[in-house]
Amino acid sequence: AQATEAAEPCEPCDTLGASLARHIRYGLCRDEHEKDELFTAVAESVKEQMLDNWRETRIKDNQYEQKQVAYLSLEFLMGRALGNALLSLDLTDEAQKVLTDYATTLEDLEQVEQDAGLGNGGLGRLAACFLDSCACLDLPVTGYGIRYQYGMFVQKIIDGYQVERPDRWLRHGNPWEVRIANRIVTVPFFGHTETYVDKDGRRHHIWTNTQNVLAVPYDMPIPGFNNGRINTLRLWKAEANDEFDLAEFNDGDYAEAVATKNLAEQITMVLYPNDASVNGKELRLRQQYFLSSASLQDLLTRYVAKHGEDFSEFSSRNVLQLNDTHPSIAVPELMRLLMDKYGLGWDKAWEITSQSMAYTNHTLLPEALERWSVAMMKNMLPRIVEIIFEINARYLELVAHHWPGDIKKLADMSIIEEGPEQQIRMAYLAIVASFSVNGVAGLHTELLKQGLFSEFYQLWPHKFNNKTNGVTPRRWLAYCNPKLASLITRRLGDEWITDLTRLAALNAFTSDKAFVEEWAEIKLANKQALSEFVAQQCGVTFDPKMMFDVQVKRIHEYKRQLLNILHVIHLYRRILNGDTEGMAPRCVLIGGKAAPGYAMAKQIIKLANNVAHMVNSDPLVSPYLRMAFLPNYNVSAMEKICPGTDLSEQISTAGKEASGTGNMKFMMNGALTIGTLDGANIEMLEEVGKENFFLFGLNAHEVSQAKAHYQPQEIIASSPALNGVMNMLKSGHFNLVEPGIFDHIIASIVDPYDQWMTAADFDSYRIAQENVSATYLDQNKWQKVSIRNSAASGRFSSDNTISGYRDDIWMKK
Ligand code: DL6
Repeated sequence: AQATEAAEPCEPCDTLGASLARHIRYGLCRDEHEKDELFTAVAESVKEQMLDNWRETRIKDNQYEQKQVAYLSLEFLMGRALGNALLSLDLTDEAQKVLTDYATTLEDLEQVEQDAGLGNGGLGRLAACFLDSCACLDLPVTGYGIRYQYGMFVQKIIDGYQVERPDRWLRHGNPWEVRIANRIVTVPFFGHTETYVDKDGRRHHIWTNTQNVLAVPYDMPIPGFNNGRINTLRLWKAEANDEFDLAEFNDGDYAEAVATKNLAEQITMVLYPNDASVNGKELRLRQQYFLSSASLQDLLTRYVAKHGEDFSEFSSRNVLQLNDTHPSIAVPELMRLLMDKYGLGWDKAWEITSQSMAYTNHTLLPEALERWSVAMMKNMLPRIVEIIFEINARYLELVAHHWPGDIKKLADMSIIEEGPEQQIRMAYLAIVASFSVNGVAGLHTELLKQGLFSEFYQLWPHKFNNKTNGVTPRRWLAYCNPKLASLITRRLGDEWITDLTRLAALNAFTSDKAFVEEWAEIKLANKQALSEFVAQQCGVTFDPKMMFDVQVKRIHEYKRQLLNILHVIHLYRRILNGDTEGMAPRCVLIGGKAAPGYAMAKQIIKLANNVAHMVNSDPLVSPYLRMAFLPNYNVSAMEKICPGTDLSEQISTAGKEASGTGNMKFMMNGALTIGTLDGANIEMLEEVGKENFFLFGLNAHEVSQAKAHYQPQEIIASSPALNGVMNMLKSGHFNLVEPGIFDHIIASIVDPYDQWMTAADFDSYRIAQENVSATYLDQNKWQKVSIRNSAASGRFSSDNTISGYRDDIWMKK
């Protein structure tokens, strides 16, 4: 590899136009081409523009002048790459010009690209925003993930129900990726362990008789914004090892041999579509180990190429950021590689491991905390289980020392949970082995320290820190909202693209009439575009003069799409009763996917669709209220949605949403937020001020206090509005031909154990919504508040978040 890097410099690559002509002529290799083939040629040409800088970035980073960061994540929700790459390389205008020769527009061609939907939601999209910011901040960060053949499922809505279809995003190939055949590694599974003592009395462990799977890296370029850095997202694909099938081939059992091959390749076949729950499937554990082992072997090979097998500098040259516990099996795997492959002793290996790992937690929901069955892991990864038990034994000595005589503490804090079936608590493993543990918003980190991980916080207060999430302003403003971006640049210059705090200067324009008018015109144009999208996707007509009230995110009870729907029913009832005084006409859009096994979330989707149907079928209602459920919400959809949104719904039960990032995208694009004191909403409110935010509901403390004496029936009885809504729901008005289908939903609202406390917040939400209406009817005020929201969004750039990771975690001395 070194020899190739040092090869003679070659001719500089062609211009984009020349490169495209060549790719069409010699790459596509046909006389006529379809649009998706033209897209492939364009993408290949744009990639070509990055190759020299990509190579230089690699050569530079291989010198280890700066500490190298590996961001390990089972999810990277990248979306489309073309528009973003052109923006980063400053090639958008050129591409537009070039494409006129091919009788198409850039906008048209961009629609052809399949979303790389290799993630479920917030956690995966955060990883994608982080990669963009790392490249923009000129940081040597490599993303390590899995090249799933099927990404997040495609959601269809049939008769109001979610139906899942496979996402065959690689069907036409992926022009952005490069297969790196000389960096293939082997990942072992199953088998058993043996130990022996050598002549010097040293004990050695051998993991033998394993089934080996090849991990093949596919690299995708991550361009920095106009700075020449091209980082790498390395995605691993599982392939069968040839040795695997040889015996069977020789026995003439061809079919068996091919079946074994499929078994190996299954590992990277599909993304698990659960965002907030775990289902403990063996294949998922295989994915986690596959990613962790392949990435660590890659890192170690690279390190050894420069430093030899002296690992004393490993942790000052490398840091691994674990994106949730999903890749936390990297902890025992790094121990294994250092000890069993490179011959280090336990203490040295532990010192290196525990100084290299950093863990980010993304959820407080107990059902999302990963636990793996010891029996399952023992069978699949016997050597790894031995190491975990040894880590636990040594760490429990420390616990015993800290809390002498406290047996219960030992059981509570053990990495191994005892019970009918022994389980490995992956979060505890990650905390024990990491030098940094962070939450993703101020409240979330506090709740981790005071609640879920309080004992660990007592033991190691220095490990805990907060890193409030952020989103990249390149994709989420500059790219997706070109009209607003252009207005901002005309007034402030373009430095905001890499320093979003500059948007604060927009506050000075709230009294500039021409500016406010232009701001409003741009929103209207974006709403026009969004209404075309909604019409095409949902068959519902949204009038751009009405308020666009949007809630798009995964469907989950804690996110309370149900509260939103109940409010729509309330407005609908008011309209039917002729009570439209003070009501701003609004179009409500809800979108999001439910985990396929999450029955209640799927019923909520059905309810949204049925309510939308009733609302939209009454011509007396439509001047005031319209509603649509958007199928297949994904990154590309959000690029159209957030520029055209007036009101952003961030209405989770307080204490449940770790941070949220959709809230930030809306804010940047000038939407006003109606929200609870949850996740990053709290910090958004701090930035923009109470008078520019529609706050409602119980706070996290009140939620936990109210639990003990929660009586939703009483709340409903004393609220005429909620009572009316519940009666209408119960009457079957929204399910006339499908009796009983919403009974579970109704029961959940009146259940005194309803964790999400929908009834508790209803009236407060309704009143906040009345305030929203009144503000919207005063358009001059609304536009000013909109500008203030955008102006206050600077802190929520992922550049800011990543600067925090850089200074406090990755590069901290
Ligand atoms: O940190 C990114 C994102 C947060 O913004 C959301 O609040 C949180 O729900 C989400 N968590 C997950 C699932 N977590 N797990 N495991 O997506 O992370």
